[in-house]
Amino acid sequence: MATKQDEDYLKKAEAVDVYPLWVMHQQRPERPKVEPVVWRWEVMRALAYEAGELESLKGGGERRALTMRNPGLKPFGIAGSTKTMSSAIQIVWPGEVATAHRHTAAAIRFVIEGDGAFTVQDGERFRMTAGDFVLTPNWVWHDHSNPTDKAVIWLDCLDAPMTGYFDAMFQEPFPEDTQPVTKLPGYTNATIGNGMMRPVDGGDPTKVLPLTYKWADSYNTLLAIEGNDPHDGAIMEYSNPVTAGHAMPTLACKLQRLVDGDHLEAHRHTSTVIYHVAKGSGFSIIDGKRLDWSFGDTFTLPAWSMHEHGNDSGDEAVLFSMSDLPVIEAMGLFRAEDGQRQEVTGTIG
Ligand code: GTQ
Ligand code: FE2
Repeated sequence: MATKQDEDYLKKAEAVDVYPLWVMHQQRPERPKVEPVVWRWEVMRALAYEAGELESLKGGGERRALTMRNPGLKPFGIAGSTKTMSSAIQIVWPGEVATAHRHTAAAIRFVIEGDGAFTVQDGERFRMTAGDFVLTPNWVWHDHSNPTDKAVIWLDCLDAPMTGYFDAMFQEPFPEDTQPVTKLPGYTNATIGNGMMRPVDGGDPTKVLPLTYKWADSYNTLLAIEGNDPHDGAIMEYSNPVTAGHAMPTLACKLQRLVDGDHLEAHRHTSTVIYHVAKGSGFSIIDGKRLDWSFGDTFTLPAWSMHEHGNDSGDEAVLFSMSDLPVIEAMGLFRAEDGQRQEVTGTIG
């Protein structure tokens, strides 16, 4: 029971911006909560194409990117798809240039549609073909161009909410619309032996390279392995060949294959994941709610949500995913727990 003395004390403390922990523990203010949510490809693609025709962006160099905002965070003014990551669908219209800039937020791209557009990253041109996975590390100059006659669309994922949380968001434009191409095609991947050889001095593990991982290589790797994980089917991680660690210091990216008839085991973990359907269709049950997903859909898995994946589509399915696992690990926060098959009590999307 709060006495007059308690109340006076609280007022006195609050007046000097101090809050007693024993009082804070009693009050449970409403907090932003990441929701499991899906952004449907059909909807996102239509919005992207419509954006492609908007005059207001013609020649502007601004990104035609559609950021997916988590409805659980929106009321709190938080822009991310999750608390730690921000994903978007970006379209580069035929003939268009998304002008050069660099920023401290790191980005990855997963190409959904189109072939023959390219991104220039610190002076090297990388062709973007559907299924390719492309890194834009922190502070690398990048511009995107599409000389083809069809739109190219990809999924962006940035660690921007984390960068912003640390007030470490810096960004600058390149003095020209595009940066000069100064490197031969394949240069960056070749400098680390395409991951098959490594520099004898070990390379510089702090320098994150703007590597590209081609779809054919990644997908064939998945076809070569059997289901190797009870929760994830056949799953491989895109690695940084210099450190053998995660692809990016802040983001772990994976590709997994579920075959028809899979209903994998349930678990939960402290890392937050954004999934994107690269091929086929299937389902996930997240905290008792079933989400049926198919090609091009993007969905969130909140931290510590019980989840299980399955595929009853009659064909194989491939999921691309990105998570904040490297940061969770760096903070010593990773934990995981196995669960039982869940009873379905609702749906997502
Ligand atoms: O392609 O440079 O979705 O700077 C958000 C910020 C994409 C990009 C986004 C960006 C970009
Ligand atoms: Fe950018």
